[in-house]
Amino acid sequence: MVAAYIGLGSNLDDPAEQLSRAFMALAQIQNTRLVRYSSLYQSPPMGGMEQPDYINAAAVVDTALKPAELLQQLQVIETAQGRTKGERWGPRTLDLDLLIYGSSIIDTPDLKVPHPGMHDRAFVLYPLYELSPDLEIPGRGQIIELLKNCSSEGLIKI
Ligand code: ROI
Repeated sequence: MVAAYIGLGSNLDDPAEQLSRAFMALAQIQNTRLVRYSSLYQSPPMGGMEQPDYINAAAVVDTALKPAELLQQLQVIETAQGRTKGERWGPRTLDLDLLIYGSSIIDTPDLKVPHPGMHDRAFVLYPLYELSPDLEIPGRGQIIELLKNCSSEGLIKI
């Protein structure tokens, strides 16, 4: 089994409800156990597009699935919760990102792990820190070190 960390985000259609449904769906993935999930965090939208605030969280699972298989399961959950392909930086009902997969570094066209933007995003790092304060982000270092350079301004734990 491999510990995999998943980032969750939503800013449409009752975001807190989207995330609680997503936690339940993560618990149903085959050959995978939901270990823990974080509090919900409200965060201002990153990326410049005018859109509602996001609700973000993180979860850790133990999985026997390969990274591509786990990613596919995450996409099934996104689709089941009404995700449609919108603009790249636009609002979404549910975004599930495979942030970390054990100590693996993966760089394929379909999947990059650790997630390329995660190391400087407060809405990713703070929920992860809540789950695992000692977390090592492969290729990037200790989460506590990354947090020192990452302002929590605008992030509200709810
Ligand atoms: N901004 C925040 N705060 N949280 C997100 O989950 C999020 N996801 C995105 C973009 C549009 C980049 N901005 C975000 O995809």
